[in-house]
Amino acid sequence: MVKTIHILNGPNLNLLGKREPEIYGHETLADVESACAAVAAERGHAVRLFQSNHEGEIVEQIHRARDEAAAIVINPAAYTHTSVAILDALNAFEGPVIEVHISNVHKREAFRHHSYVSLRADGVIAGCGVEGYALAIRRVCSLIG
Ligand code: DHK
Repeated sequence: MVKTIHILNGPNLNLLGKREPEIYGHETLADVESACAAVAAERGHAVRLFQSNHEGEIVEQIHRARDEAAAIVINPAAYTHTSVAILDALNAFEGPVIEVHISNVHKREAFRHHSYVSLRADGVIAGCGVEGYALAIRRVCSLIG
């Protein structure tokens, strides 16, 4: 049975490829989506990518994932470090959750070292560039079978 994995992205990631490329690289979210779709397809699964600059929209997308997704890969971007609402929404999701950061947040400013989402995530990938998303898809495919 084909299962769908939701790939959720927080604020400013719509600018991926253009925004601070020395930190976030030159690839776009469309590139991320096609790389992730290829990895998921190897295991017979599908992906759906979502991005929003608004915290409440991300919360609502996580609610939709309760019915639509077998797993979530999430880069909450700046909300990683601030959002109890996103943590609470993820706590209401039953499948595997992998947290992704393109940059190595632990090499950066101290305010990026804490993640609310890590309290829920089954795994965390940071500092692997946009390749981290495909690594996360590989992991959730192992978890969902
Ligand atoms: C992306 C962001 O936009 C930042 O706010 C986070 C994260 C790090 C990333 O590395 O993907 O602090």
